[in-house]
Amino acid sequence: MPAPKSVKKEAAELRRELNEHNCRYYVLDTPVITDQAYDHLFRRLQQLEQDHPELANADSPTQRVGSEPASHFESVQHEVAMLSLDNAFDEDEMLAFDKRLRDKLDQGSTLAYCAEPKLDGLAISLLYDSGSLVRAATRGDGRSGENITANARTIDSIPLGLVGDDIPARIEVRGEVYMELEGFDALNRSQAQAGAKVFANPRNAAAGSLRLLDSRITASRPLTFCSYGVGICQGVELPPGQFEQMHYLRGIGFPISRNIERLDSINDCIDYYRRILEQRDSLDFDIDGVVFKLDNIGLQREAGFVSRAPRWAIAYKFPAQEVMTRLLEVDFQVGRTGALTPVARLEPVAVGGVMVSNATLHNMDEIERKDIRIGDTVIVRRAGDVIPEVVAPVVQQRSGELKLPSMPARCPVCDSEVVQQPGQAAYRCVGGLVCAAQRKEAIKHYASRKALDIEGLGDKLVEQMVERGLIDSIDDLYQLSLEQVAELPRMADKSARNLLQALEQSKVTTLSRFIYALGIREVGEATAEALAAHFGEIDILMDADFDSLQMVEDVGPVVADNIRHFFEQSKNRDIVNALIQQGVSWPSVDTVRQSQTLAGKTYVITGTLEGFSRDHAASLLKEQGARVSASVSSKTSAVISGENPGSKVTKAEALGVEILDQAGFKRLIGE
Ligand code: JCF
Repeated sequence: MPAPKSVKKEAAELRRELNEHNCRYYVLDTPVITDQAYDHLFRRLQQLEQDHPELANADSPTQRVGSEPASHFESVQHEVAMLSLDNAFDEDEMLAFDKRLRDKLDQGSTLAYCAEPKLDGLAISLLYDSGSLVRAATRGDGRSGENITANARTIDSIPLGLVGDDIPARIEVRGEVYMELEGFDALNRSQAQAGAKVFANPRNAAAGSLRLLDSRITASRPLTFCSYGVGICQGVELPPGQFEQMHYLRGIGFPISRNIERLDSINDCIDYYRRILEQRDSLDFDIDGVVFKLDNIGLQREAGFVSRAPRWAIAYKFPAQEVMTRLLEVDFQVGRTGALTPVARLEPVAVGGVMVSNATLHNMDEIERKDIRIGDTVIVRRAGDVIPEVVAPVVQQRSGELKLPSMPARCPVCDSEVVQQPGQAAYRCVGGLVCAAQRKEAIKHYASRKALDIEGLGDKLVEQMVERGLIDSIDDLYQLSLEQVAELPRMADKSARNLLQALEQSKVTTLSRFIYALGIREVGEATAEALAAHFGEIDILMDADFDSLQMVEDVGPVVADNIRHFFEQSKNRDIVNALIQQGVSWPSVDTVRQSQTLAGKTYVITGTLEGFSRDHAASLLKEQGARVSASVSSKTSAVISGENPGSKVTKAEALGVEILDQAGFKRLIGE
């Protein structure tokens, strides 16, 4: 039975609404309905399409799950060539670029540019007819690429239908498909677990995911899209500036860079480059430079092209995040729980502007899988604020017989036996507290920010204290005298006093922090919180049996066993009791429950707060029931703004979200 007109109309209206909410969520960052309400609309559309299969159409938001695999990709001719960008590597090259343009265009002393970070992904072209996505293609060689429409439809941030009243009859939008670092890490973890190929970097992962013949797999990959320009456009008059054109795109449903700016001169461009470079390590995705475009589109036309690149644009590149160097040696580091991790000792090399001489090799399985040998030339990658890692050997550059690293039979620190747990990749030193490395790591963990947050007690200091025999375990920390601390190398009297004061202050904590600080294997922050909420008292937790431990959310047999095993050791029970004896204390969990005055609120913290680390401030809010989020939306209760706040404040202002300063924050937490 053909669908009645009313059903057709309802389906069309649902698609329009869903596209609009998608835009509000992915492009404007200001959702106006809850996830549940969205799901409700979505399921209603799914139902209609299921009841009336002739209603189902390819640009319906229900089709983002992918479809039957294709046998190959069709070739696509680009109507307007997709150009690449010329590069600049230093300020002089930037100044020369500007001068060339000014000479050619005869535009006096300054030219205005539109600037955005250069995403490290791959360029694609999206074609819309009457507001519907009809074709997506890779850049290919710039003249022709591959038709990847089925795959593009699975990417949530690519609009399937455009929004608003100003939709062009036909428009081709270009942009970059990339993978955020968090999604990349998760993907690689699940690839490794499935015994599948892991990707060397997010760019390769994005490229591989976009070029899968089975779009259902693409649908499961965390891909993101961001627009950077317009190819053809018919039926509307675009604004005359690059910056305004990008905002026009945003208005009809395309995500654009959060960091896009219009700049008045090349000097402002150089300043912009420095600002973005400074933010590079804290971004959620890889960027490899900054793109500058002449803002005036009329002048862009006048400037024209040279071979494959426009004269009116340039990519000012950042220092490479992946470089080659030699692997000199593989050492083994002993962690808090005795796990031995292989560490690469490298010929020092600059990666992303930072000198690197050590990198992680993760574990022995990974070394074997990648076939990394001592003496190899290797690719080293450093992204975000994570530890540098060895990505792969450069096998072509290998000469002669090179040795595979091997796990030592005895601990390099304490000479105890090294064993491999059955069924696990990890090797462990059985030395426990005999092993100085494990003692050091346990104390560093106890002092760390998310644990008891002992300011001034850094890694180096802990190492010195353990090596000199001043402390053996965490409870010894509170026995330290001023004289003992002040005698340590490079320790001024004032810093010694400060450290003792910080130790004293650390005694006032929460049960969940305390549990986390004990460093029980696989008990992270979230588990510690769940344990604290469930048991309420440390004594009850210490005596909990295997079954009652498993009553706690997210605690399975492995974690329950770890906790049981930890508290079965009389040495560990003694340490807990000694800590309490020495004054470590926390409010009773009932009191905490009563003071959940911020329940249901969401806060975003930006900038530096005097006297509070970001983590500390967040945990104070969480203790009162609030949620702490990384990004501002209309649902944010308030943005807490310290010194040198970021763009989050601007965004909060735009959304009319309350902004609290340092004093406001203190009032909020009741200080
Ligand atoms: O983010 C990028 N990778 C990116 C690539 C940004 C741009 O504005 C681009 C680009 C490639 C070509 N613009 C052109 C013209």
